[in-house]
Amino acid sequence: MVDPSCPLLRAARSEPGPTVPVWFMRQAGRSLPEYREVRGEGTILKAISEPDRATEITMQPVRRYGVDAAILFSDIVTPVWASGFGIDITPGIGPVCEVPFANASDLNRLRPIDPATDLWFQTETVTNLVHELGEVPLIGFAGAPFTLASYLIEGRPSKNYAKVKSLMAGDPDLWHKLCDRLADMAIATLTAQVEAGASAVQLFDSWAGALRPEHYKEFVLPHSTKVMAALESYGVPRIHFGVATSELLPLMATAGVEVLGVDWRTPLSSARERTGGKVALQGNLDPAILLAPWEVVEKEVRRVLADNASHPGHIFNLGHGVFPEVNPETLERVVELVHSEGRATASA
Ligand code: 1CP
Repeated sequence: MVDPSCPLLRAARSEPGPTVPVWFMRQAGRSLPEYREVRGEGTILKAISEPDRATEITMQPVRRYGVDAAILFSDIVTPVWASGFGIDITPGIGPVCEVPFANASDLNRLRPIDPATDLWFQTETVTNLVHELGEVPLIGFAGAPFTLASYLIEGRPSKNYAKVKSLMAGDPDLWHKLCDRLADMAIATLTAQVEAGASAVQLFDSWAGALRPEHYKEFVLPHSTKVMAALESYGVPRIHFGVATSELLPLMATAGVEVLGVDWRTPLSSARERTGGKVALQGNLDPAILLAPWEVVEKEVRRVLADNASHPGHIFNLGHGVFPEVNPETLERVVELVHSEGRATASA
């Protein structure tokens, strides 16, 4: 078992630690040449469902960067795919549904999942990883009901979420039934990961920032809260993340979370004010900055750390995922810088 006093778990509990922990969303994958070597042919879901390959891909950034956590190599649509709904991940696009979710009869296509049979490959991957990672914690994850529903209803990545919002506001009864099923899938997925040894979980509600707070509160928060509540008794830190959520942060902080992920639009100091200092924060370097010359990256990393003002509850991360074009050396240097600066402020 991972030491509960490791930097990531301490920061997640908002306790002071020896340094500031750091990991990167999408740290595995296309920015790494060693990933391209083992990725194999076929869709990403195929790689995800092969435990040896998924284990190796998850380990790669841990070895290369010395990050303070691994994140399971999977996708938020994996459980929906495993349920047989008819979704795939199309290269260059993302999740695409053969027949999108449109009415009550589509609920029948979303059968509950049984992790032991439907997600056996995920459990095997987590078990392998916990063994290989030793003292490095593994973060498990799932998609939150709103973000998953957005792919099911739009049928693919969306810019304006028109169909999602119109179904949500136009047929609240169907919306809540759909989200209830998706919440149950997230619960089944996350509890299986934690029972297999994941040390923390992240619930991705990447696109919830498309909503105004009143809609978020009525249509989304109850479902995310249900997911978080089901995990409470496990005692693992619960991280919740979305993009462009400045106005939603106070509500998201009430979902039953220890850590809130913040994108680059909201300064950490402001996020802390908005959440009353009740949760730890994760973030929030703008991922685009990683493509700028090192002097710029260095300045921005220092700025994020300074904005956190030595508060113990800080997990350094990007405001969203690593772009494929990023030079892995830049990420290596970011990890070194965060650790050395974090040590300096921790002992100051
Ligand atoms: O073939 C490929 O390489 C396809 C690219 C790819 C990868 C590497 C996709 C398609 N998914 C993944 C893996 C993945 N997905 C991980 C890997 C673990 C790690 O970070 O190392 C994770 C955490 C996810 C989670 C995920 N999938 C999210 C939440 C995080 C986020 O970025 O906000 C979302 C929204 C998805 C959907 C998805 N899957 C893939 C794409 C291109 C997308 C986004 C499409 C869109 O713009 O809506």
